[in-house]
Amino acid sequence: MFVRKPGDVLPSEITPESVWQSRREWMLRTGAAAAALSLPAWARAEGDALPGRASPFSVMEKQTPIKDVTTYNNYYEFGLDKSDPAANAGKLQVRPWTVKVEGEVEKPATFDIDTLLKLAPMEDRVYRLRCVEGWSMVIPWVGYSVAEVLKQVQPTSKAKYVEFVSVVQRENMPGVRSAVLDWPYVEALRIDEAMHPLTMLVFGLYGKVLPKQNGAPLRLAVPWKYGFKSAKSLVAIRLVEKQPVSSWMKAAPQEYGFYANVNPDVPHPRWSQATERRIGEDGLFTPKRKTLAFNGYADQVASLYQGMDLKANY
Ligand SMILES: Nc1nc2c(c(=O)[nH]1)N[C@H]1C(S)=C(S)[C@@H](COP(=O)(O)O)O[C@H]1N2
Ligand SMILES: [Mo]
Repeated sequence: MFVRKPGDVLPSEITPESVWQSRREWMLRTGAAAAALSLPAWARAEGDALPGRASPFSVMEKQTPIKDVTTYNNYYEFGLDKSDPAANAGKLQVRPWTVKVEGEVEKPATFDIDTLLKLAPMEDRVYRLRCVEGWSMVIPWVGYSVAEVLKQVQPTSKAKYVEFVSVVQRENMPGVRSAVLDWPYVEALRIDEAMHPLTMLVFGLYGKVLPKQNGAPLRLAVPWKYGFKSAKSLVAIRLVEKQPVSSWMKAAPQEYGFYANVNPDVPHPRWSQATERRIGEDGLFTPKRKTLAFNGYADQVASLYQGMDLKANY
């Protein structure tokens, strides 16, 4: 006899995607969402559980210890040292929080963070992150594709690029007093890059709500590009016709291009990009890793750049 154990799921109980989708739309419309959708109401504060379903996009490499992921950071609004964000980001106010999605779209919208947390099913995606400085990590993010949000606002035919804008909270961010960058921190992608399923809106890491130093309450993760493309603590997403000038292009155009695809063959003007140090595994004699084209995601994204000279478009 077939005995059901707790946790056994019958094929008939698996909700087909289409049914799930229409149910979700109905719930978003009627506001019945909070109680019924899978998102736990308590997934709000830093450290709260934020589970995601497994993703085929995950890499099977050893993950960087959470201690390193949360204490070795770049978040210049909180200071220039790697330890500054963990020390200073506690002051960041993450509620209330809204994200404006505007510009070349049929349906501009301002999403509350708690709406975004329910917009699509959360996924666990283990991505490589390669910083332009020459180090890398492997991080289990929690979130979903940016495309989920872009679909909602219906980009017009003029929407060629997507700009991502980070928050500025002057009184809470000691780093914005310095002029290293022109605040707010702005990054941008071509629309097809932004719509690529790998391009992720991140709400958590290691199965928990995102720590502030990692860009709470939501940030970008674009795994085939240098880490600086993955803007933190987003407050606006703007669809535009002309190629935006990102904060890093403005600061040093000869060093940081618009594309910023990880490319071992194109050195930074001041250092090679051929190898990288994997954070958490470094010892005195640990050999550096060879950096991979598109950070190892060439199979998925190289076709986006067919016919382009990637030495000129760095
Ligand atoms: N707003 C903002 N976003 C940012 C940065 C920043 O200084 N400010 N640094 C970028 C850089 S250079 C990197 S490598 C990654 C680091 O993300 P992590 O600290 O979560 O590893 O965030 C990116 N996003
Ligand atoms: Mo970086």
